[in-house]
Amino acid sequence: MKINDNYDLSSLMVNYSAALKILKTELEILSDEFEYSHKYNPVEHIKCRIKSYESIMDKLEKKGLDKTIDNIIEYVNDVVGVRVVCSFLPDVYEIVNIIQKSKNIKVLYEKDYIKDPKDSGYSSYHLIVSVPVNLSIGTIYVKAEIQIRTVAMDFWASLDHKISYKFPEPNALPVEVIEELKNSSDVIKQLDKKMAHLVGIVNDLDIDKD
Ligand code: 0O2
Repeated sequence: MKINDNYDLSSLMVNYSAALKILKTELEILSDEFEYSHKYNPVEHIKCRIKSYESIMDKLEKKGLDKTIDNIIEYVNDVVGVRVVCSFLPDVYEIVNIIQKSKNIKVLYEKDYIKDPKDSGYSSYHLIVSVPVNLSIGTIYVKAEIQIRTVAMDFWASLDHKISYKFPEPNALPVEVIEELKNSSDVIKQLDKKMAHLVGIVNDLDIDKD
């Protein structure tokens, strides 16, 4: 089915929008429940977005695929995107674990760019998931991407996104910029380790926090 079929594109976007609402609510419930039972909230904030039409088309083009509805559904996994920003490094894996155990979110596959950062220095934990959406015609399953990272990783990624990631001519980026961004991501990694160490020391103090 070609992309210029406006009716089908609109109805697809309605499905994506429904999946985003469900995913956001599900993650908020899981986070609230965690906070209640552990007296600690590992989530700084949750950000949601639907990928713009232009970005969807760019991604199909980058992947060398025809601009069809079927290719969006099959190959663009992050039309629905949710970012969970955590305080400390161990919190990221805590949240990954909670999502993996969730009955309502099915993990299709995952990429640990914290263990294996991208060449750019990008670090984050990605989960590609499937979310059930109950429509009048029945249940459909919609794919979504959840990015989980620390505030420090989020700081780096947000600025890198503006400085280099979306730069229209990547080959024209000065080597200095690429190298310094990579060096900055190493600094971020050290900071995350240090903060995790410090909070570990404080948590081990024998003090009643209620
Ligand atoms: P935007 O504008 O952020 O949405 P896949 O088909 O999922 O296997 P894909 O989509 O290339 O392949 O997945 P990948 O590389 O695992 O993750 C893509 C997303 O991660 C990007 O989405 C960015 O959000 C983020 N990302 C990946 N690499 C970098 C990087 O070097 N710097 C920054 N700042 N973000 C990065 P989009 O759609 O490319 O962009």
